[in-house]
Amino acid sequence: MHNKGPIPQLHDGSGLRIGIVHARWNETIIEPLLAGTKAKLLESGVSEANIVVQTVPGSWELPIAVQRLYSASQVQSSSAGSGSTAGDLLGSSTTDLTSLAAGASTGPFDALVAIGVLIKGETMHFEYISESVSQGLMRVSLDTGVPVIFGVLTVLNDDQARARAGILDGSHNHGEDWGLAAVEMAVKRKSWA
Ligand code: DLZ
Repeated sequence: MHNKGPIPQLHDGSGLRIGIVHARWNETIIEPLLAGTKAKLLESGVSEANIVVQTVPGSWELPIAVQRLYSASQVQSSSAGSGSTAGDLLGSSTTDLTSLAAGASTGPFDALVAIGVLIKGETMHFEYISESVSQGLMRVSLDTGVPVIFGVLTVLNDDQARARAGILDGSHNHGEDWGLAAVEMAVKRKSWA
């Protein structure tokens, strides 16, 4: 039974382009959250080629990465065929950060998911990062008009994190909710445009 989160709505994600940025801190929790997010995107019909995953060191870096990834995808779609790439814009020396896999759509991202796990320590670090990242992600979402799904756990200890990543027996993987939220918001945003 699903008695806490929203009753899931299934929307058709085929044709949507979704960007995911995840932090690398607390990797054992991040991994299942990322897997849960991707699983629900795929189940909703988003093609593997239309899911772009990037990483940043920690949650603090999520807002700037999400913002740049989205801008790059806009430039990429408006300059398609001109020879310039989003990778040029971002100064990537290795790969185009929004690189188009075979069969991928070319438009800007329809939604982005920011995934991080902040676990409270002994100092005020947690409070500052949690507050700034939340505000930063909301700002990117409102400034760009693109849904940015808040996939950041702000928890007091490892057990709370595990319980939200579906690792503990009987626990729910919140990443699944984030995948569904990304598709729902991407689809609804198109109809609200
Ligand atoms: C420094 C730090 C600490 C103490 N804890 C976390 C955490 O629990 N989760 C997380 O995602 N990142 C953490 N970081 C790293 C910061 O987010 C950031 O990457 C660094 O301060 C460099 O800007």
